This record gives sequence, C-alpha cells and structure tokens, in this order.
Amino acid sequence: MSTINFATREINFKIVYYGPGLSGKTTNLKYVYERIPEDRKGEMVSLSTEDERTLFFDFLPVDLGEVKGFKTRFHLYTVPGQVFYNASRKLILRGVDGLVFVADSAPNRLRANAESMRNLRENLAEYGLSLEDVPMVLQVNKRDLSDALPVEMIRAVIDPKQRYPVFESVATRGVGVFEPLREVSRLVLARLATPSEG
Ligand SMILES: Nc1nc2c(ncn2[C@@H]2O[C@H](COP(=O)(O)OP(=O)(O)O)[C@@H](O)[C@H]2O)c(=O)[nH]1
Ligand SMILES: [Mg+2]
Repeated sequence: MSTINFATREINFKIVYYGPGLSGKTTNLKYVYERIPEDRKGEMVSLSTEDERTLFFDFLPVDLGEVKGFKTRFHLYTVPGQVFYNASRKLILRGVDGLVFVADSAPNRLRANAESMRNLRENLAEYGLSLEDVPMVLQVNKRDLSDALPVEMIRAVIDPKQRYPVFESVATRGVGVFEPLREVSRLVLARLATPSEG
C-alpha cells in the first residue's frame, strides 16, 4: 500500500525481493544501491539476524518522474530466505506494493524455488492478500551456471500459468538486475493510476 508524504510531496512504494535463500536477492540490492547517485538514495540499512540479513534502502528513481506533482520514492527490501526466519519474511511483506521474485537456476534449488513461492502465497494470505493483488515480476538468476536449468522448467514450478513477466539475470555481474526492477516499478505505478483495476 503506497503512502503519501505531503511534507516532502513524495509517494512511497515498497518493493520486496522475495525468493529462496541464496538465490541472489542481497546481491541484487547491493548492485542497485551502488548504481544510484548519492543524492538520490538513503542509507542502506542492514538488520542482522543470526546469519542472514534483512537489507533495505530507499531511493528516488531518476527516470520515473512525478505522479500528479508528487515525486516517487521506492523502498527496496530483501527478506531472509531460510525457513526459520519466516516471522521476518512475513513482517517485511506488510504494506508491500510490488514483488521481485528471485529464483535460483541451480538444479538442486528447483524445489526451494517452488517452496518459496508457496511460502509467499501463504504469507500474503495472512495479510488478506493474494498473489493477484500485488504486481510481481520473476527474475531467474544465476544464468551463468554451467548446469543452469532451462528457464521454462523453473517457470513451470513457480508460475505454471505464465502470468508474470520473466527476466534472466546474472546478479553478480549486474546483468539483468535493473530490468525487472524497472518493470515492477512500472506495474506498481500503473496500478496507482488505475486502482479500480486492482
Ligand atoms: N554464479 C552466480 N552466483 C550468484 C549470482 N547471484 C548471486 N550469486 C551468489 O550466490 C550467493 C548468495 O547470494 P545472495 O545475494 O547472498 O543471496 P540471498 O540469500 O538471496 O540474498 C552468493 O555467493 C552470491 O555471490 C549469479 O547470478 N550467479
Ligand atoms: Mg540475502
């Protein structure tokens, strides 16, 4: 749910990077953060749990401009992927406006991708939301692995109805990192413009 700050004339949007542990969510956020000019971003905040970190920061996109005289500020979050941090994952989804689901191309993570998507659905349900309520894009990461599974095989387990835009990436090299972010931002703004279609 976007929030409006009348004092700064900004609309705030919350984008959450979801997906199984070690799929590359933190790598994505760090890459994006590095690429944003100093004067357009806030601090990168890291909340440490035992061995995984929740990261977030906010920024003002250069290219998305204004909505009805308001600047847009995007808040990007990653969630801890491991099973026992579900309370943190659930909390981070509160007020989410858009999702980037980062899937792992490694063959031994196929099941983890599917489980993470199911977990996402369950956690959204606790807020009375379904996947249809929140714009989402899929980012199939680690395409550089020599044994990377075909994208369609991964999609078959996380998006069998082929509802979501799919992007391939190598987050460690910054390849395909901005495209999914740009698309989910576009979808989130489009929803704001036509809330009745939500
Ligand atoms: N080969 C390869 N490794 C990656 C890629 N993206 C991330 N990694 C590595 O995967 C590991 C987990 O990444 P991380 O961003 O911490 O995953 P997270 O748990 O989803 O936040 C790290 O060692 C990353 O360097 C990628 O595109 N290709
Ligand atoms: Mg991480």
